[in-house]
Amino acid sequence: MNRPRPGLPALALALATAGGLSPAAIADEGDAAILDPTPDIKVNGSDGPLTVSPLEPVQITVALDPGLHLGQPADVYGIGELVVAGMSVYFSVVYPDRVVPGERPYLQIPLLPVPRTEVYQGRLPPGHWFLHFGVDANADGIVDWDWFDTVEVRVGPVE
Ligand SMILES: [Ca+2]
Repeated sequence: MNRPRPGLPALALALATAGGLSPAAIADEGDAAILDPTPDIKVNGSDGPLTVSPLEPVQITVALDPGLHLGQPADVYGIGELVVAGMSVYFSVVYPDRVVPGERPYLQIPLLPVPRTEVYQGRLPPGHWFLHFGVDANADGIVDWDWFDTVEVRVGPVE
């Protein structure tokens, strides 16, 4: 008569058992997904890795879900990492549209939801690139790499 009805906890437990995950692991993943900002960058709609011709224009888009950090002042950055002979050289986009050597924020803004937005359309210099889009838990003008997403792009024939 008064048997407990299976609800979401039972479903979660069933899924956890089936997937080999503990319910705690599922809870942790869920919490992290809700709490943390999730920046996203795509090149030609792809999370990468991808290879393009130096002659072929690419489209770079970004999006941001601020999670529970909505409104928090933050450094926002778009950084290209060029790998040459195993060493990384960094180039940063600085507001409004300058590119400078090193790791620099684009600007400081309160974290807000950003729908997928095109930030670049054009050719990329030849090389082995990692393109990063990220936000920090602070707005101190220093890139801390708190939360970021990356697309690996090889432009042209690169060894
Ligand atoms: Ca920072």
